[in-house]
Amino acid sequence: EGVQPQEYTIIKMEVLPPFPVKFGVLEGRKVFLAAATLRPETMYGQTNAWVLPDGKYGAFEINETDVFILAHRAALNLAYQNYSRISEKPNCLLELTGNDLIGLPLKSPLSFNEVIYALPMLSILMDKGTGIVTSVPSDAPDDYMALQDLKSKPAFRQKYGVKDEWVLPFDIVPIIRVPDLGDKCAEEVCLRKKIRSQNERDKLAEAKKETYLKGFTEGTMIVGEFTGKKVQEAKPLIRRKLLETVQAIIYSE
Ligand code: A2H
Repeated sequence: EGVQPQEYTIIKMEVLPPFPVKFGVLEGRKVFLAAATLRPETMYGQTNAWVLPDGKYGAFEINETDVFILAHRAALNLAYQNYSRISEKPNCLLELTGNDLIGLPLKSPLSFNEVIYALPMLSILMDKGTGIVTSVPSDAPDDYMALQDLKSKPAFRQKYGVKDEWVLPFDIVPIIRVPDLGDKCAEEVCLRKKIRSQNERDKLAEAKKETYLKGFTEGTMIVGEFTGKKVQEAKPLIRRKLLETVQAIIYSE
């Protein structure tokens, strides 16, 4: 990481009741998986959330109404950015691991899929963002390959207790058209580079660079309120809407 602070948009993915037994102390609260993204304009195409199975998370009181589930380090940063019920101090109501989160049903801003699920991803870094990632397989090579792994490997689903219905019904949602790459550009780049699984980290880093650059500089929105606008123009408009409607907040690290 560079010396420049990174400014993320945290997307509030609401956990739908009924809560699991372990979530007892959160009963009656508004609980969100807090996902950090650099691409808020892609939220139309969400198919799931990603968590690290062995990752340590907590449920933190952000204000009078909201509880965020995220990594402890992110909760501390947020507390210093005025997002904690107790000033400058994270208030953890419940300790959790990624395994506790797998299978939670979620309602996420702008998503065409009305209910999506938290699923395991092995390349999540707990010291970046919030440790929770929202998955947009149309435009993010990491998301595309991780979803592909879960779809094509029943043993992988079984290992993490992932039910078929949390994964198999979710197809790529085309949201952005990129010249030469089409409207599922992450899939296209992964196919061209013959990437076979989420473990091919070097190839995926290249794919990510290419997709991100082309998607951002040459892409056009093909869905939503800003259909026909370039991604570069639509991004700040969509971000502002999410912030104004309090479906998202700004987070820096
Ligand atoms: B992005 P940078 Cl559609 N571990 O959001 C691993 N990856 C993480 C993470 C973590 N703890 N926290 C955030 N990320 C992902 C959307 C997206 C993203 C699209 C296309 C590209 C893209 C949907 N996933 O990122 O290292 C999140 O995925 C490629 C730049 O801080 C976040 O934005 O530059 C991005 O990585 C932040 O990566």
